[in-house]
Amino acid sequence: GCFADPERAGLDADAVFDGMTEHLFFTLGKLAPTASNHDLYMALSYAVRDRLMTRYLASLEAIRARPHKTVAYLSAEFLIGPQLNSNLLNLGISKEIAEQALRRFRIESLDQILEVEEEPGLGNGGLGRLAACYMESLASLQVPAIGYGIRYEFGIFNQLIRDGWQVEVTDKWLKGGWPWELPQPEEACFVGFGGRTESYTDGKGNYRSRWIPSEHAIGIPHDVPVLGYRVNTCNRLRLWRADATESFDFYAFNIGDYYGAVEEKVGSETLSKVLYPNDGTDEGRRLRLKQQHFFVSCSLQDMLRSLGNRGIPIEEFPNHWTVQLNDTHPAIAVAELMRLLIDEHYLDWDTAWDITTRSVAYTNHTLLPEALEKWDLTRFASLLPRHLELIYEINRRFLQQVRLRYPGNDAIQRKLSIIDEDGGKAVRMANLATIAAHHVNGVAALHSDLLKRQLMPEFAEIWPEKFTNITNGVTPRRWVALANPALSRLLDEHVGPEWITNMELLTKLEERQHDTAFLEQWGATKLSVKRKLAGYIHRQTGVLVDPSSLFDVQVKRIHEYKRQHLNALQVITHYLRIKNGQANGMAPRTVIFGGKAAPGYYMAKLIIRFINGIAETINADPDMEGRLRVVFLPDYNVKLAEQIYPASDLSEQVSTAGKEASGTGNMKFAMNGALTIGTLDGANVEIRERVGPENFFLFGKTETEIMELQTKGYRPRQIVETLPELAEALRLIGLGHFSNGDGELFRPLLDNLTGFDPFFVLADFADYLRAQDEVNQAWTNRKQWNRMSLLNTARTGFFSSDRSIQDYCQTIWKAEPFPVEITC
Ligand code: 26M
Repeated sequence: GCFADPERAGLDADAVFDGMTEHLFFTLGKLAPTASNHDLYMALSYAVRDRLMTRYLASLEAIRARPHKTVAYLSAEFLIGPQLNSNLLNLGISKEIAEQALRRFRIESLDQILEVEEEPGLGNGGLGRLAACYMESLASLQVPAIGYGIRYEFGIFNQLIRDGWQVEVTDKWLKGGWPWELPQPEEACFVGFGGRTESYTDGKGNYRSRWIPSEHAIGIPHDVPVLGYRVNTCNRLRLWRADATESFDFYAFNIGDYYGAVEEKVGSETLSKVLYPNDGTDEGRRLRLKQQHFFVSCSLQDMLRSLGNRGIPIEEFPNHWTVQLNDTHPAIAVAELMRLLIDEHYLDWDTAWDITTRSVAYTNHTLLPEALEKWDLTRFASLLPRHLELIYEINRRFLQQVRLRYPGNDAIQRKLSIIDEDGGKAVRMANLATIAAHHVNGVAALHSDLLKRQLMPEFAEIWPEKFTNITNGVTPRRWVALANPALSRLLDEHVGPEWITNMELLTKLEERQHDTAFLEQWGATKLSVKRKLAGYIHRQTGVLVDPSSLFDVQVKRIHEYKRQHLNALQVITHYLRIKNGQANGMAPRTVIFGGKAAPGYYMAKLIIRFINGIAETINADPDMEGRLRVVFLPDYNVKLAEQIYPASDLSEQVSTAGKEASGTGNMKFAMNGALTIGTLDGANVEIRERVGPENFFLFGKTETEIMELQTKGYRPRQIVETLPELAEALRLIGLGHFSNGDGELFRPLLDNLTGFDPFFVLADFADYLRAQDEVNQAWTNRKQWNRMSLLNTARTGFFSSDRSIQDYCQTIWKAEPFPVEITC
């Protein structure tokens, strides 16, 4: 059926203009002549949102009328980025049409309006951005899906750089109003915390358990429509905001505990206040567990309710929902689904367990021990007493199976148990997720292999068929079409516009690999994008960079395992070679860094200070003029990333082998024609296989070699003795050459590197320099470089998130496309 006046949903410039005019006046209460850019951004956004509604409602209605299996993607983070341009693209409103409408408000370029959009920073890094790419691909592939997460009032902090140090500023992304969400207070859910459990006998004489929580919160869904590319499918991202519970307020008010009531209100509102900014370290905070249970409980209740609304029996749950856990952050879902089924829907254990294990699957995103979530048992018991009982029972039944299989093997039981009994007792969320999930997947071939063989060999022996790999991917709509319009035009011309939904078609570019004129055009296109970034760098940092220099880029969260300090040491060597007159044939370079450090991660923050110290010394040295520039771009986020990937020549993917689960930035760089200098880690391995080893700058020890070095005893100081350039770099740092003479500032970093060097920076240093020399050689033959660049774009279609989602649909979810028809 038809859901609205189709007149109100036209995609031409007149219709968009009319929509904007109406919203400016009626929704925003503004007059056109005095409208600010922000007002016009809001008006255009509302006009675009209107045009999503027919598709959105038709998508919801299609599922209601003809139930299909729906993917429920549970994630504590969705780093969705700016919405306006993405929705324009997917709707098919071109830049020209948007600008035609905007000109009538005396705005010349769409970019001016896109600039004012605040991005929702509802994620830390790779994991949250992956969830956003997957939501976009699900919709584009017309797969019914819902993303469930948290509507943090404050997302990832904004980063300022002051005196070279990172300073964190609250991210008030909602302050100007955010037009992309639809609050649904009537679909609120009630969530309990704390209290106790009790047993009782029901009317039929059965012993049952129930939970009497001491606290409650209400989750209010805020829905963000996620439109697929040029399709009618418009899925829903449902983010829960925590509100205080009114019933409890009244109760407390009546007994006169007015302040108690207010305190509880404050407590439950704090729940969705702020995103934890730790990427890859678990601090085991109580409020974090509360956030997890809050959004998971709301989401599962929502799924069960939707079955109820459609009159579908609860036993059918696994045929209607496939629940994907994005890391262990939502793993409490295993216990919560069991609780809802047993305590609230009165199913028996076996039926409930069967439903749970047929519905839930788990994606692991890291092997780093410090990132594996563990909850202190006492804390867990006080917050979720009923869940702990259920977890004990899940564990008891599981360990019974283990005992039958490995009689007398206590060690294996201790390893597999959900409860960690060594030291302070704790609940291990990865074990809970793995026991319940029908599939456990890693996010790149190497990572999935290490997951199976190193982190969980015992689980893999019990359930070999449970473990699988789904290599990550990124959406070509945002990361090529939107971010790189210049390249997209070239691809449209030479491949045809179908590449955008079928990235494998890009192999057609290979036909052009010896076409000199085309390779020149390829290089010129890259140069034009680099000019724009150079302008941004100048405005942001005051540093003038030469767009024709090699743009050597490392952007990602700052972490020791990602080894930004290895890159920084390379920069110092480059600097010293110029200083010492040994830089003949070294092409001009601009080394660009960006990324946030977790606020409590001292070494990461010192690495930022280190990079800024190096930048200051180098950029102020007249000898470096025209030869070497170093910039740290503050506040790396999705919006900035869209400027950076298309303008990069060299992608730095230099993590210690075995540590980076996949990486996804590596894919965005390669698709946009940057060459990679990288280790055999994460998806780098697969990128190299696909682009060809001759089009990838490989260096460093393999994961196996790192392990061997570890076991036979690693002495970083011995390495320094054999490498004069490294020794000289470290000596200068120790003299305060990059810290205004303060020799102590970077002492902890130096001590770390020459003492333990836990991430083998010095072990890989010499080979890294060797590979950087190769980069320099290759760059010097520009036609050859452009050819390699073209082949990177041509051969990285595999890393489209469309392919990842098709893999998930086939191997894990058993979900299918369900095209949505609009009949008006
Ligand atoms: C944990 C506790 C408290 C607060 C936050 C966390 C936490 C948040 C994010 C822990 C880990 C988090 O993310 C890990 C992550 O981003 N992993 C990355 O996932 C990407 C997508 O699969 C991969 O490409 C990266 O290699 C991997 O590091």
